[in-house]
Amino acid sequence: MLVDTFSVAGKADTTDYKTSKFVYNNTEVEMKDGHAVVTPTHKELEIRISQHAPKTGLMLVGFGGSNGSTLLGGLLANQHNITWERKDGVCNPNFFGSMIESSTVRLGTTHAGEDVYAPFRSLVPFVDPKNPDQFMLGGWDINNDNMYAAMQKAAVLDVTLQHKLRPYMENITPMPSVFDINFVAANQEDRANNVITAEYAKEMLGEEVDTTGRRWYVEVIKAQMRKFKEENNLEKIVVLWTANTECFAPIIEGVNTTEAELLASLKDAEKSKHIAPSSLFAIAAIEEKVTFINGSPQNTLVPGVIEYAVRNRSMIGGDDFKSGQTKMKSVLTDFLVSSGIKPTCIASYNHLGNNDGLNLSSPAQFRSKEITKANVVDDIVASNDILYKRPGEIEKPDHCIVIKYLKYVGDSKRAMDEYTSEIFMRGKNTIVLHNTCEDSLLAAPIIMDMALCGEMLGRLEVREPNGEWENFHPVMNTISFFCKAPRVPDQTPIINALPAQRACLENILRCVAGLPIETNMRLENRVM
Ligand code: NAI
Ligand code: DG6
Repeated sequence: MLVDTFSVAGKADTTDYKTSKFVYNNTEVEMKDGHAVVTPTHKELEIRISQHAPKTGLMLVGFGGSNGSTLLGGLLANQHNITWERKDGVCNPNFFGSMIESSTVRLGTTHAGEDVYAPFRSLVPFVDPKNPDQFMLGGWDINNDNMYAAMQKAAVLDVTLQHKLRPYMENITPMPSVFDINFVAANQEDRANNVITAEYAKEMLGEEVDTTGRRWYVEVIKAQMRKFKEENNLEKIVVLWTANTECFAPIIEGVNTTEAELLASLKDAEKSKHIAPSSLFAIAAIEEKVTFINGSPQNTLVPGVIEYAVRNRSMIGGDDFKSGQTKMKSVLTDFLVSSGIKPTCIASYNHLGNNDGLNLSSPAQFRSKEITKANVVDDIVASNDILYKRPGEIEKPDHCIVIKYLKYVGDSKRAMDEYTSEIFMRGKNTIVLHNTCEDSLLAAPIIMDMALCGEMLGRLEVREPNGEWENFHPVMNTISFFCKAPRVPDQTPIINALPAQRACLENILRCVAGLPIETNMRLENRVM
């Protein structure tokens, strides 16, 4: 049974905050001569979130791409309840694929033995994307197509829906952006007709600019963000990179390994060439105290950027949306390894024909994607030395990632995976998957969720009883569920398994709501 809302007996929240006390049960492990001594720990904590969900603008870098235009079209269709016809009938808009909008959490069981569920979004006051007065989109693109033309080119949403969306989208044009062909594939150069120039900078900043280095770009981006916020009466903005995948930026001592190096490099004609456009957006967001999320695989968040964000207590997150093949991998590998089955060979092929695929047909950009797609099994494998430990060596499954550009299939990506595992008594088990799906229809709701979560995490605070309220760490590993290669604070383990990532987010929010964490013990159903 599903209920829309719920209250927790005996718990009263103020109009300002939703607050709960909970006991955080954990364990500390000490290794003594190869033996683990485990000490259970219990900490009383309070957690709270402000009740006010601010009017939020999500600013996408790469707004005019397949993901950006698909999200805008889908969002507007939901906000204005636009229906459209297809040969299989009349379609209503939905947010399927959004964990926040379309998944549920279990509240408990009635006396009659029926499980009761509530929408995930009812756990805490999230910004409501269905409400145009609470959530809107904007952003940058190096291409000057209006958003209707961009949606047409992306060829993802049904044409009948595109026609209905036209009046809402053809007057929206992305803002000019920073472009550096050295970071993306050569085949992207033709798109770049909407870039920030010295003349545009003068217009935005109200004075002549010194175009040495790349600091001036950061200043222009900051001015664009402030203008967007002001013009749309927004209380908060979130910036998210969904532009082309860049190659990895070199990490060079003296250039970008610390905050001080990075800030100095920005003003240096030569050194600043190593600072990617995506990092410039991250720096601008940090300086404006705006949450920044990297949805692509490249190392936007170089060490200097991370240090800058942490010191400024400005939220950052990423990397690379976990949408299809990799999401499945982080479920399937977890299931195999946690069942005591040993994956030994994983071959992942895919082909697609959209602009993302075209950009990834270039080796340096493909390499960024290969890294985020490949790392996803590492921690799952490392969790089980019974399967993988061989004397003197660390064993890993053979694992290959192949991406090919085949124009004909457009956004409808084909992903083929073969998982071979060792089972009982050296038997072999091979699982083959073939998935066909519009890539951007998977990514768009994830982008929205990342923004809604990123905004919400900025309002979340914890404290020990009567202590000072503290925010969550600026490096938002709580949004790992949505990322192929989750960014985590220094010295923190990376969790890739999808069920663990979801449980983490759900349980934190259950604590805020005053619900017990979901242990799945259900002793009431198991003990006489
Ligand atoms: P797309 O190629 O359709 O869109 C990218 C847009 O970025 C283009 O409109 C391009 O003009 C623009 N752009 C390039 N450089 C820019 C810059 N410096 N500033 C502003 N705009 C710039 O690609 P799509 O399919 O929308 O994907 C976007 C990103 O999301 C890619 O990096 C892709 O790898 C990543 N991604 C996509 C997933 C999916 O399922 N669709 C999943 C995971 C990641
Ligand atoms: C081809 O792999 C293009 C990529 O941008 C992916 O479509 C995207 O990263 C989604 O990847 P996955 O592995 O989550 O399906």
